[in-house]
Amino acid sequence: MTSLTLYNHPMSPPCRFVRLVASILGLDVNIVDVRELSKEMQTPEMLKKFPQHKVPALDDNGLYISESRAIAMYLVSKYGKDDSLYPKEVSKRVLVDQRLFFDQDLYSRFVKVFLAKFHGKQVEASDVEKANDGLEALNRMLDGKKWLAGDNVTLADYCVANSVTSLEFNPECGADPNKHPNVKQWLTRLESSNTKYAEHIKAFRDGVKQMLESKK
Ligand SMILES: N[C@@H](CCC(=O)N[C@@H](CS)C(=O)NCC(=O)O)C(=O)O
Repeated sequence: MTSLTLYNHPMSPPCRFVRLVASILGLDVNIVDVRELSKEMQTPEMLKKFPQHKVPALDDNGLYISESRAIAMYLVSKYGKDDSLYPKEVSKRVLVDQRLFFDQDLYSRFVKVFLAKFHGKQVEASDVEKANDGLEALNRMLDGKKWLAGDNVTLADYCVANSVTSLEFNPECGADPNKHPNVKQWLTRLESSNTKYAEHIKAFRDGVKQMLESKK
């Protein structure tokens, strides 16, 4: 029996990132879908374990971890067969860390523009500008590079790609990753680098398609 329980919401991008990493690592995870976040994550028992009341939230045999990036770093460090996704060597690891911290800011810019779709609202022009500024920074980071941090795919690539593809929730939002050539090529490269990632992104796109159809 697995020791890992992941509190998850099927549509949540940070949860999607953690599910992807767990699947790439081949981990057996008990996934508990939390549909009513404000109720189920805010019971006294859950708040004691996860004070932020957010998903993803991981329980590994009584070790409680919130924050998708921290969960991913933990899973690779504890259960990875090697350290290629999250290098042990400090001078390599810091490059991954830098991109993961960058992603925290990037995702917060993107969430404003794609959440508008869920709330049936118009996106603010200043928010679109900030999302595009983030995409431009990412495009510069990828200049002449195959991957975001070092010579192979790392957590940084999966984490940032997860944020970028989340923009697909709102295709007309005015922030289009495909308009940034390095970003576009890198996303395609990532898809062909790993069949699990390719399956994951296909399932995500099928879900988005269904969601967008239901909103018409
Ligand atoms: N920085 C967090 C963000 C997590 C997050 O915002 N989760 C949302 C769902 S996508 C949530 O649980 N919201 C419910 C709440 O804030 O009470 C991470 O990367 O894990």
